[in-house]
Amino acid sequence: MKLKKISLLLLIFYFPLATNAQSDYDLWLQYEEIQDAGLSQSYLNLLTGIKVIGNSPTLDASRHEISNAYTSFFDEELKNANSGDGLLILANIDQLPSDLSNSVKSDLGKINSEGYIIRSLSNNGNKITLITGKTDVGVLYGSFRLIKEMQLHNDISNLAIIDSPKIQKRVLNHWDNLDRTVERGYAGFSLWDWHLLPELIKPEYTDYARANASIGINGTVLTNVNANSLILTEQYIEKVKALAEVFRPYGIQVYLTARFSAPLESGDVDTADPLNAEVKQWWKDKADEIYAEIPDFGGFLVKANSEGQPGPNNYDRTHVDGANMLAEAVAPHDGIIMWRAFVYSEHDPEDRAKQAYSEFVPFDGQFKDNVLVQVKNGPIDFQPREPFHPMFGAMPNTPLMMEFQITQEYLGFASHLVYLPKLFEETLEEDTYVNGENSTVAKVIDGSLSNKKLTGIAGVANIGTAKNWTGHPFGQSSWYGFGRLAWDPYMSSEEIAEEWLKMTFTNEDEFVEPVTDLMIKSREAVVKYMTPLGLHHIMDTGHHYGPGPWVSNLSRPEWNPVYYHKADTDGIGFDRTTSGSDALSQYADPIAERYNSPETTPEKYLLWFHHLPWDYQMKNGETLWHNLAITYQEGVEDVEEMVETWKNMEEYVDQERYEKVSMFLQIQLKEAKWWRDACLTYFQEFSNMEIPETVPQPEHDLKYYKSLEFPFAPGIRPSWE
Ligand code: BDP
Repeated sequence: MKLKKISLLLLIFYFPLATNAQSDYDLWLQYEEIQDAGLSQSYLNLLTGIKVIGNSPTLDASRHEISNAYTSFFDEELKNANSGDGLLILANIDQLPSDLSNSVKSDLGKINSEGYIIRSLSNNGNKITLITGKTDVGVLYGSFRLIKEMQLHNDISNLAIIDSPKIQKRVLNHWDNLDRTVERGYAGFSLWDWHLLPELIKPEYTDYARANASIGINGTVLTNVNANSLILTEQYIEKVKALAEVFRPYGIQVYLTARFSAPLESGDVDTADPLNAEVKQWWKDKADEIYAEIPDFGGFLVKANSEGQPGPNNYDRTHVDGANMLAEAVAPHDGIIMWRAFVYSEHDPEDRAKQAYSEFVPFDGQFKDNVLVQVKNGPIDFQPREPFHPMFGAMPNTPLMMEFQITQEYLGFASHLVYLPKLFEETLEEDTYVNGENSTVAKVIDGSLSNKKLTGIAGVANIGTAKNWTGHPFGQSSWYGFGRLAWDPYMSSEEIAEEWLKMTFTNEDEFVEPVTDLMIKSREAVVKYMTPLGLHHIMDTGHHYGPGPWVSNLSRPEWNPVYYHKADTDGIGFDRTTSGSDALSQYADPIAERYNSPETTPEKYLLWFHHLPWDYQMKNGETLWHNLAITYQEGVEDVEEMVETWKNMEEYVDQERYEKVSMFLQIQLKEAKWWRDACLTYFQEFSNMEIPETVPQPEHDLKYYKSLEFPFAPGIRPSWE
């Protein structure tokens, strides 16, 4: 009896999983068996054997990936072959026999060192497929591309694909601490098991590298920007080296964060003054030591004189002094310095949105060639919506590196479904007007606007030890989409969503179309239920979880939400026009002029730039208060729609992911309502106006919302206010 029961349970629980190969861990590299027999046969006819010319760990990885995908797609092995119809050749261009290299000669000028060419060719009467590039990494990227063509069920009989990344340094920033906590991380602990490195090499390290290589990410900063200098000691360099060795075949360089006071903390020198000869020598020696172990080490990311981190200002030196000193140390090894522009001071009464620009723009053109100044997408701090950072339009002689946040610190953590590439795309498409019209942020970043030799883009990772890497199954799409936009910042976020869905779940239109739509709308939804009409930085303190527009008691004025919304009985919003902080003057004229008046400011940025009366008349003829309230409500309704859409998707998704997403959506809905109710209850104290009829009355009073506390919300570091 007992046995019978168990086998029945096994039947119920085992079979659904066994018949569905989808697994969260495999990300977008699911390689599901191709069910369509005709399609499968056409692929099999076109790919009958593989020949890899040349020898390297990167080529091995390419072969391995293609072979694995092949076995999963067709339940057949891809055999080694030398010739014949359907041969797939993988080779660096230098290794190709001349007849083959000649056939792609004219395409070679169109790719850069990481690009690839995939061509269907006729060779000695046989139809073959060639994947080549100028480097083995190019071949690896091409291999992932061929696999993807099959994941998307595209025709591969007549391939002529030529592709190259448009940005050089495509980097993830891990805010991972050495104790394995992750600052602003919501997907478990750090992947890097420092204590057991270098001996224990986890399979996750290779899978992390595969996933990144498949989207063209070529660098990873392993440690938190709030840096610990221990990482620069011999004991840790050995561990970093072990990770670098796993990542190298996949074209991924490792970088570390450099704590500016490291020379001082090491006890070797009694200062960290960047102009001190001993300090300079200390960093040169440190760089030599690291490069002796890790010859392709990428360089350092530095957060200096920001939120309490040490930096050159401690010694009355400038950011240029600091960055250039480090740049000199790594230059002999082709290393780079990514110097962050995320600076603002509690001693500066100036509008926080203006401070980074004021501090950095005067240095335009003074940084060494191997320095990238890393700038967050907006002038405050990774909010659900910000206008682009004015520095992107103001430093034509300095390579600026974009910093996006993939982890959802200000967007509901890992429990809210928010497809971030939509946000990234909005920033990349904005026009800075730095060289006249059509000087988009994307063109600043990829260097095409002013012919930059060094270009870069960074994303603060949302990855951890969670079984599915990102906590929310859809968090994977923001990692994926970041990589795709880093490769090509002109891609549409919609196209990216579609390909991610097909690779991660299924190719069925009945699934892909509605869920793409859901993903695209999810970004605007979070803006509406958290910070509509240009509001920003009104989250709760420290952990940044939930609403906290009332917070006004923090030691630093610009950490308080009241600093940003400035609600009073007269109205709401931050006046950044000529009559206010004049932050607008940091933008080029068409913007500065246009946004100076509320009538010509896009409503999405209205309260970012203007303080307006509650009864200010909006474009739809209603008052500002009315629109604020209905927009909050719209945000909630958007989430309700997401819930409904997802309900219809059950048949296309494995049970585990289906249910997980359903449950997360319920959390999102509950929290969207919480944001709406808490914010409206608070702002109503100033507006003294009725909540419109179409918006439900808040369930609780303001006292209740203010009383909520979350001492154990994830992602916070204990010492962080
Ligand atoms: C803020 C985060 C903080 C980071 C900081 C940064 O709250 O944890 O250290 O950004 O980017 O948004 O340095």
